[in-house]
Amino acid sequence: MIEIKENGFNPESIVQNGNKFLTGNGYIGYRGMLDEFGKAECVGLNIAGVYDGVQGKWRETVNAFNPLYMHVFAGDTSLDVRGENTVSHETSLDISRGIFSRKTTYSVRGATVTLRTERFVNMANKNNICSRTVVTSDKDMLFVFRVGVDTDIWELNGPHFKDVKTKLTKNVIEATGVTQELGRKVRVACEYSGEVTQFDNGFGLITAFVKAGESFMLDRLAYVSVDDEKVIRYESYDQALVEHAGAWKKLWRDCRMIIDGDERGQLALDYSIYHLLIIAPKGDYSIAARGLSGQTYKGAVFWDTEIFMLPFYLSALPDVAERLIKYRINTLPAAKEKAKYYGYGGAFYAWESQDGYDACSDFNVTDVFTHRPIRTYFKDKQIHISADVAYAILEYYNRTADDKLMLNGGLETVLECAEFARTYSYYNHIKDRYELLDVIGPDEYHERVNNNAYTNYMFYQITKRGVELAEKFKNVYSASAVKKLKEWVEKLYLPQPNADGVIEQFDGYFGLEDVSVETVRGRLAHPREYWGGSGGVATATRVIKQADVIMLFNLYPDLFPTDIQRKNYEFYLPYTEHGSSLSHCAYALTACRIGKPDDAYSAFLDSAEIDLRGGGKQWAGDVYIGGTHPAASGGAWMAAKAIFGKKGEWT
Ligand code: IFM
Repeated sequence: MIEIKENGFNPESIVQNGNKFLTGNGYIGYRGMLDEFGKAECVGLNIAGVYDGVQGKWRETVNAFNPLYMHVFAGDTSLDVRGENTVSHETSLDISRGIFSRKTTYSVRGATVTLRTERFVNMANKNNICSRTVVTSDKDMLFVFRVGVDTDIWELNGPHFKDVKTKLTKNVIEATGVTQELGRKVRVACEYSGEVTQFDNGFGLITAFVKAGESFMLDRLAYVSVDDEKVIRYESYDQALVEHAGAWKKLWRDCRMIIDGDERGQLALDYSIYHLLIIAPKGDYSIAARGLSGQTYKGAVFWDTEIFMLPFYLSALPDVAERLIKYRINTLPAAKEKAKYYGYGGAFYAWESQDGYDACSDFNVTDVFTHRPIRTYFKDKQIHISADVAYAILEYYNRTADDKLMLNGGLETVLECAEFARTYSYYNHIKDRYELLDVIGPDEYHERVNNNAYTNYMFYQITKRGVELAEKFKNVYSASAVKKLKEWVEKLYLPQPNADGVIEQFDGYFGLEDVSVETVRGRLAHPREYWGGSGGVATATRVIKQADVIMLFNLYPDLFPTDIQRKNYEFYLPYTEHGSSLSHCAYALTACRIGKPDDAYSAFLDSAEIDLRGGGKQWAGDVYIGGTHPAASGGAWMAAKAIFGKKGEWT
């Protein structure tokens, strides 16, 4: 057993613990909550790939009804962890089997009462969640369990359901609803091992008289389904547990990496892998930036998946990697539509993809002072997303040599991404070169810049390789289009290291105010203020949100000599705020190559422990951005592999 534990109850940690103790199976994510909690505590049962938009608000994945709501009473005393009669409380997550547990002891009119609950989101059955509760008392006690499928749920931009109905049939309580926008039917049912009585308005009671020193066990088997999907039911909790535990055993056998003699590093790495496993898609969808921890970032898919998570799946779970790649190939038509909309050719992938369409709003941040939306240009200008998608396909091909996938849309996608950059570029007659102007690189604090090094190099590399492959797989793309790409890429401008060996992040970056991250932080007038955009504190300075040039080195480690990589690392690190969870791992990876193992290790921990420590920004202006950070988990895995590669082994 590999366990994450917390003793005591701190109301301040409720939301963070929802992330830290998240369980999931790639389809359903269930936040690390206690059964007595409700929407105020951000209980969330997030479903992958089911989107809804309502009343002109942001479209996002839906949180379904909560089948595991339960409030226990001992006699007429409420057993709520927040009550004054709580004596002790502990929460744990066994990450080797994806099992969440709580044990709370209460003092009830002279009796000591213990409530234990464990639950899991079934890794072997995507529709199933199970929970077992055991209550004991050292005096005779009548226990009353108020149970139900809670339909009053936490939503960021809801309400997403209409026609919400609940019913009780035998010992099953069921809630159904229909999403507002697309009319998707969501059904959540919970079967109880005890008899449910006094059913009213979605909730019922189960009662049990327990003799002193004895215990009572209540099992709940819940099923979540969309659009009348058939679910596989279990006879018992134990039967489901056997299947679930078996699936986890196999996963760890395929995925675990051992770090000799480093308990902290091992736990951090196991925890990162755990997070990657609980979000690995079960169907033809991809992974959202906050995994299955909620609706943050609209449940949309970013470059996080291809650049930070894919390497883990490619190495450990190739089927999942293939699914992720196919998601991008299948959404090529939407990317072409987006390019066309902006007046370009080729494929411009969605910055925040929901089924291929861009969920990113024109105003993605809200000002904390005026509460007015701020115009951001992520969706319009973060063109590197298309290079990232192409890069991922090429990586997949390098690893698998899967010609079939390349012939069935893979290579076409790469070339359409290259074609997009070609049509986006500007020919500078004086310098006789093509430039990529008015873009945003990975560092989002500097919007609408020219010739972002990461972007230019990425498009250069994917185009070169795409053209090479087009010559191998004839007839995938028109010969004249390939010829155009070939000529274009030879003249694409690639910023070179300056006399100090540093590559300028974008044209004019060196001319920005040379101040430290701390100085810029000191200028904040509000802790949640957005650092970027037109008036952000970082905008006119060299302070960057996240690894940018440094990230390029990780994707193409042989592009520049180690000495150049070191000089850039030393130059950019002091200016990096690490305001994105994608940043630490990028520095860890470069640190490995330039012989800074201590830096690499500490950046690895910063990445791997982010959700254990509760790190990462919670707000961008007035917009909530909390949740888990799977890109950091993927980055931590890459860093661990680079740092401990020689010692590591698969078990
Ligand atoms: O994709 C990232 C981006 O690089 C920084 N802002 C958050 C996004 C989602 O993680």
